[in-house]
Amino acid sequence: MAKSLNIGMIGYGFMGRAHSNGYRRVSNFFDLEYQPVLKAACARNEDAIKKFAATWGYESTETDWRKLVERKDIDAIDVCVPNNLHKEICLAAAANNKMILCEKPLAMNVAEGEEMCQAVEKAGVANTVWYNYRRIPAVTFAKQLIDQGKLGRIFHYRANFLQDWTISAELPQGGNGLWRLDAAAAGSGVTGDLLAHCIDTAIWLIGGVQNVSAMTETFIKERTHTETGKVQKVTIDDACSFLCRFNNGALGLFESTRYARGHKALYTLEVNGEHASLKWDLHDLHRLQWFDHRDEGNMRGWRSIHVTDSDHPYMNHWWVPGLQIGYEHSFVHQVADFCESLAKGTPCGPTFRDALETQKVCDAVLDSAKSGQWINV
Ligand code: SOE
Repeated sequence: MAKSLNIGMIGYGFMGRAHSNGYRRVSNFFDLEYQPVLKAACARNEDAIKKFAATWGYESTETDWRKLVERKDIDAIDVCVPNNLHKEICLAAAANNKMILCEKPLAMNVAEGEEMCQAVEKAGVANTVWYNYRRIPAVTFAKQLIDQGKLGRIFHYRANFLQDWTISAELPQGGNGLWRLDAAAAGSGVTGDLLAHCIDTAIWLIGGVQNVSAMTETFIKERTHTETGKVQKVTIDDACSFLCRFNNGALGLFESTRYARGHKALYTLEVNGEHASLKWDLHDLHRLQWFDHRDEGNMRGWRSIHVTDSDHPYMNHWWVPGLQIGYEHSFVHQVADFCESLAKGTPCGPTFRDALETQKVCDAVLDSAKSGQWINV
């Protein structure tokens, strides 16, 4: 018999929608012992949260997250609010014995993240962080190929996350969506928002990072703040590039910016190994590019694998071979994996502890950019 997993959602922005969609659809496609129930949605703005709850089918609403985390009928708290609120909410949720699904990045910095790890570990509650790109079938497939040793020794890891939505100097900082430009709410700019995704995938695919050398730039130095109406200094990083050395000896090269005109969400990664290389591109997310030096000489070349067969990760839950799925399904997969882990009593990665590793790299990147020095992670 199916068991309910009662969700209490905090926030109603882009991620509130993406996660809610995951909860709503998962039981139609995955045969789960624990099935999410959209129990309550919470935000300070009563009209907005009522509208959100009605759209997505939440049974009730709250305007105070403290009440939500104390509710006896809630099993798991989903944290979809700006980064500066993650810690306080997660500590309270853990103290109330709630499971937690927290939006990325885990925290504003490593010190906060460490406290959050300790809180969930002390409470013994299931926890995960929404680094969703791991669960795009082509990326999960890349992980399988690397784990099977098909690339051999790994020499290089290269990743980009390029956007162009903040180029206008007229764009304010702060408030709905635009809190990502306000360091007080976000902690950092592209490092925590975009590179964190690239770092999470990299660590998952090839292992931890030893040291980093980074540079950042803030191209627009002042913006009007939505909440104060005043022109205020911008202190987030608009762009960040870094070099790193992985624990396995591989070299890494990462770039992220919100100033690459023409690129909306171009997340690309490439791994070069002794025998083979692979490439992936978010704009063509169902394909994995593969080059294998062991192929017969005159037939050697890049293969474009359409990752839609039923023996590809997650794909046996969807349509028939050849028919692709998209961005939103990575969230459905994370919910499915969380529920399956719950049934098995195993952790669902990235746990808070796993995400702390990404946070450590982000902090080292920002320290390095500030000091101009190589920083050990
Ligand atoms: C905005 O930069 C954003 O929505 C990020 O916050 C997400 O994490 C990323 O997946 C897409 O871009």
